[in-house]
Amino acid sequence: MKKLIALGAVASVIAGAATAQEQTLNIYNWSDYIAEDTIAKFEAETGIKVVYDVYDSNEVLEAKMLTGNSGYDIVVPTSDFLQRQIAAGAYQKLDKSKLPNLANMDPDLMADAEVYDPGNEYAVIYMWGTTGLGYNVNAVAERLGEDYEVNSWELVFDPEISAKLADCGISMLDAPSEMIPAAMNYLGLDPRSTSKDDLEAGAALLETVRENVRYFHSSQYINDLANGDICVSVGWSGDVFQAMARAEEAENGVEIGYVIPDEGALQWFDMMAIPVDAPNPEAAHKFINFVMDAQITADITNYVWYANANKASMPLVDEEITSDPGIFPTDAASKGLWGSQVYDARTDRTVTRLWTRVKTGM
Ligand code: SPD
Repeated sequence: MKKLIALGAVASVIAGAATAQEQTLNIYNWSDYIAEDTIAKFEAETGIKVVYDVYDSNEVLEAKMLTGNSGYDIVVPTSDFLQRQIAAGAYQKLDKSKLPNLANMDPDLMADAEVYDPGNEYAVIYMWGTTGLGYNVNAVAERLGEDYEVNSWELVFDPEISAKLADCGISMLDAPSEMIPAAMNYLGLDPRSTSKDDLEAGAALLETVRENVRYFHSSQYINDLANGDICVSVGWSGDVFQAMARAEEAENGVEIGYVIPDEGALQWFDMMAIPVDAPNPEAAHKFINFVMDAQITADITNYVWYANANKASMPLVDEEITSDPGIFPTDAASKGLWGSQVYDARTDRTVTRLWTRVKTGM
């Protein structure tokens, strides 16, 4: 009998080791959004194997979250989408006892995120940024004059100005809940308005400049800006800075700038959350806590050029990044930023319909 118990114990130790070895963590994150070595470091530290997939659209992620059974353990929705998905029951509450590195987070920014996730019960800020203008300094100066200062959304929304840039290539994000409000804001309307008339007006402005836009896409512009294949992008802050870095590395003479226009811009938070049906929530908590380590977050920011909300990481972030107002906006610029608006189902349908019209003319 004793022998049997001993054998049983050995078997369960072996089984336990096998389980630890075979543990997998499935992550679904934005493209171009993690340092080169983050996953390898996590795997080495925990022995958990990571399967890492990417997307470039909140709508694509949302479709998976609302259908369920995505198989993912961690996803990174933007704040407004997160709120709607929490309401739909797509996420599980975080077990904060497993997240000691929460102490590293900036309480002010986490309080800002509470607008979307009261009590920060479901999610932790991964990175944050703004949606502004990326541009090729020389190509724009050639077409609009050396003295032209890029500081306004007129670059893309004024039909006469954007027509002068059409030949070198304008791209816009394929993100209706960002592009239509940006156009509304340019018209002097509240970008957070959900009035049908206001949304129609924003879409109508986009239609008037549609012929000057080469494409709508939310990740291709990084390489295209870096290679000089397009000259203006409505883009996400860190992505434009990545384009800058790629151009510099290629030494191809392309100089890129990023600006938060004077009329203001969207500020958003991308949030790490655990789907309600995640296969491995234990490993998901380990990963979230790992990312909140000051050095790990600093490494990510230093690689992807996005601001983070980890106060303890700040001394470890390159000064070139912390001092850049395109990444960490000045107090004055911060006053002009607006937060993402959460659309109810009806507004969402309106926005989707308008966006199809903007993109296809139908
Ligand atoms: N390449 C990473 C892009 C991250 C963009 N987050 C989306 C913000 C949406 N408002």
